[in-house]
Amino acid sequence: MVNPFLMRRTSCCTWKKWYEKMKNSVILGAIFCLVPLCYGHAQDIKLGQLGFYPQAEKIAIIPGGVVGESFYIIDQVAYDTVCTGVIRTAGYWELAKENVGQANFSDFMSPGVYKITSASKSSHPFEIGSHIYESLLKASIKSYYYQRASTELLPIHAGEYKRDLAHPDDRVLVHPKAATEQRPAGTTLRAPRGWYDAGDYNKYVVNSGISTYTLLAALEYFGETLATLSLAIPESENQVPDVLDEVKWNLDWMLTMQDPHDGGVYHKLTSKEFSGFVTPGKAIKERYVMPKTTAATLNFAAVMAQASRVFAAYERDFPGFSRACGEAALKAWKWSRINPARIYDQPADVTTGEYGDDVLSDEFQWAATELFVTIRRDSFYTFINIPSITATVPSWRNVSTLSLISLARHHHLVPAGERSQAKKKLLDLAGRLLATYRDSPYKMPFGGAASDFVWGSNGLAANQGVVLLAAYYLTEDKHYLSAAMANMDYLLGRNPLNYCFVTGFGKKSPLDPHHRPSFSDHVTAPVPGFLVGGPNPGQQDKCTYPSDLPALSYTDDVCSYASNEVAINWNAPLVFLLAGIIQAHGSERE
Ligand code: G3I
Ligand code: 9MR
Repeated sequence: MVNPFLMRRTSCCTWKKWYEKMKNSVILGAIFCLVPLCYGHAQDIKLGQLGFYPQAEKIAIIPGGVVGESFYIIDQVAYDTVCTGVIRTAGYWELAKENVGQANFSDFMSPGVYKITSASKSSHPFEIGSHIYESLLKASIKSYYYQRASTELLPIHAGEYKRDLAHPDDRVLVHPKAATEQRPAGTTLRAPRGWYDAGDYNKYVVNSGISTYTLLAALEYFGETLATLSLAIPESENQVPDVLDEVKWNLDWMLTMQDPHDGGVYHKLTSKEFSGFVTPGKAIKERYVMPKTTAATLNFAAVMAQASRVFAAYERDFPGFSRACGEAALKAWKWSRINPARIYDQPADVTTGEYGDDVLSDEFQWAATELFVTIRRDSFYTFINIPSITATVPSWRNVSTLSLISLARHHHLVPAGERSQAKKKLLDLAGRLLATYRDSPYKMPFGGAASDFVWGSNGLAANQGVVLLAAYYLTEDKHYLSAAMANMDYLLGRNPLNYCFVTGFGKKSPLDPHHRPSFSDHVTAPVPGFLVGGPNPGQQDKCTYPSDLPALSYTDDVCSYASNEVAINWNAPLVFLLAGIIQAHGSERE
């Protein structure tokens, strides 16, 4: 156990000798400590609002800060200045039109609660500690429980967010455009369970694909951290990791979306139009399955292949499930090979989310990868064709890098001669993110280009973190870890808006997300643990925004589905990022 007093004396930013002499003088001490506080009420110094691990890089961003300017770390219990430092790097961020200075106090490692101040500015209070992300990790996974369709949420699991059973989805209609000889229009199907996609109540296979994959990949990578988490969900008493029980809720639904007659997978299960802003129980429009598509079928094949290998270890708990997933994956793959370009064509009477994608080479490679890793058949490996993979930050539309992430985790399966190619593809992408991190005024990989500010930009920042963590776990090079953690800080408050973008966490977080359950439940606080979409200059919702600048195009208004909605594919990389960071700091906690 480290003595915090010893650490305080030996590890710090610059200690001024005269301050060292005077620090026992109550009057001078008070003046020294309180002057920055008196002028610093604005809390406009930005940092990850959940704080820092003792050994981690610690950056706060001081708006208007210039090189040479001093900053102070103030202990919030003793009201004592425990460390002073100077800004050594400053820069201009065009996407926020902001001059900022970086306060780097990485060498200050004493656990405690502090504020950082400069001449006229101050931060929120923050912690330095070894358990800063545990409750956030749990909440970010629990968010999926709150998205469950076809079940009641009981007070013992959901507290004030309890609700009645809704969307049983036991009589879903086959839409005329999805009709086949065996299942003519109007046929009713059972397709219960699954997670609501986002702020709406529909269930989309494509977006379920990357979301479910990322959660299972988090378990494959960070089982040590995730397998023992208790989430207070209905299955918490069984012998299976809660995160896996949660994922199974969605897999059970996905399996129902496969047409047993041919193996193809319906693109989505949806009402024809979005429901109003009502509770799940009041959103009672008829629900339909939409035409089978290659994108949905390949997403399904990839996730079922992955699920088959993960659930193989739980045969006793779920007899036959692993095998059923594997068989479903193979059937879906076969269908996709016969129907390689069934692109989603939204029927004229349907207006809900499209998740349309007409480039399917990446989905083919990803599905082949998951099938190869699980079944280990050479023909799947040949199909992947590693040299042809274009590595990009993963998104629901672009899944090529999911192949690399799975191959990195299972690199012993890749033929030795080609292992380095797969590794290089991943590290080249991670290297580009690292370069942006080093040069950026906010010292982060995210926001290197305006194109980062898409619909769901926060999900993109989290997915950059996923890539960097995969690179870290492949190489053990800590630079990748620091860069991933910088994006974590961005999402938790080190951003021009000073927002912690996860509901219910941090000092300033979204209160009015575009999330029907949060809006309609009569509880003031939104359902916790959700990452909102984030700044998006597209502003497609036409709400009122404070600015048109890419990094400032965010409004905490329920109206704003283009910047303030929640979604399962944005929370999943948050879970991955948190679990990976916590696991990386495991030894620090012991
Ligand atoms: O691909 C183009 C790119 O070439 C172009 O440079 C860029 C410029 O803006 O746009 C890119 O397309 C964007 C597309 O996402 C792919 O990223 C579109 O502009 C953008 O409007 C589109 O946004 C999607 C949105 O639905 C509207 O379709 C989001 O990614 C997607 O997350 C979101 O998903 C919705 C579901 O439909 C319904 N449920 C809620 C969910 C979350 O908001
Ligand atoms: O609520 C919908 C949200 O989940 C979607 O992401 C978004 C874009 O498809 O659409 C939202 O619904 C809006 C619809 O598109 C236009 N009329 C207003 C709806 C929200 O109140």
